[in-house]
Amino acid sequence: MGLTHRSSGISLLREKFNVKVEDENELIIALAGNPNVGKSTVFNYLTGLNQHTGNWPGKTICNARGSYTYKNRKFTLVDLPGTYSLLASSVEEEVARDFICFAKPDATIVVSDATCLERNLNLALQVMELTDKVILCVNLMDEAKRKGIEVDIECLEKELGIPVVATTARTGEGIDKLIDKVYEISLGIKKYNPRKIIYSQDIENEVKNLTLLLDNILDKKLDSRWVALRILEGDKTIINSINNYLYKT
Ligand SMILES: Nc1nc2c(ncn2[C@@H]2O[C@H](COP(=O)(O)OP(=O)(O)O)[C@@H](O)[C@H]2O)c(=O)[nH]1
Ligand SMILES: [Mg+2]
Repeated sequence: MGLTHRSSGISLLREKFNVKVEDENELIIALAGNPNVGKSTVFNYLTGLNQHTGNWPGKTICNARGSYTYKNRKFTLVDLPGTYSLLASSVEEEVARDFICFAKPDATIVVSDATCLERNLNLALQVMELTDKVILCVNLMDEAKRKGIEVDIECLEKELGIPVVATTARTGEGIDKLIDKVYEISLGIKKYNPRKIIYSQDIENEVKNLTLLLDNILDKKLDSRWVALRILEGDKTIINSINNYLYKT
């Protein structure tokens, strides 16, 4: 997959996404999730008072960043806008998608609601199409338990091909495990191969043709297959974002 924020230029992150990286070893972690799943609760639990809020450059959407240290490494968490999808049908979705695509975080945590996982997994699958460095945080486990819902974490891990951690962010349960998984995946100690969706033969044929063309244009800076799928879908915002982030540096 593509380059990390270090090799593609830290200045890109700083200027375009307003994330100040103080040293090259700092790891950037994105927090994605549907609205109301406890994303901010996870963010606050991990970063405490080490937070800054502002706006995404050029947008009137709040951008919260915060940091924590684990095993002598500094991690900067970027709280993305709550979205149901990354298909860029709203400014929030475009911001979240562009951050994952172009700022290339070292890992992305998808926070989800254990009481309605099916709806939440849509976003997780979309993030998995973009990056191999994804962790699924199944939050609100206390609520699930209260409602008699059982979540088979091991089975989810196997089916999705990514680490899955159960949490109750309100009390902090499971957060230790989450930061350990973030550490492992962001430093490349463990590598995963997220399950990718295979589409119908017609679509796959077109994707193949487009991918061949895109490989030259994108020069491995972005996953060609993912861009091909967006183009087939008629998503014009991705072309603007490619021009903006990959060519106007
Ligand atoms: N019971 C329970 N409530 C939680 C948990 N995590 C977050 N909440 C609550 O869920 C609501 C939404 O949380 P918030 O962090 O603002 O969600 P966000 O929209 O994803 O940022 C708040 O009232 C939180 O206190 C959890 O694990 N268990
Ligand atoms: Mg929030």
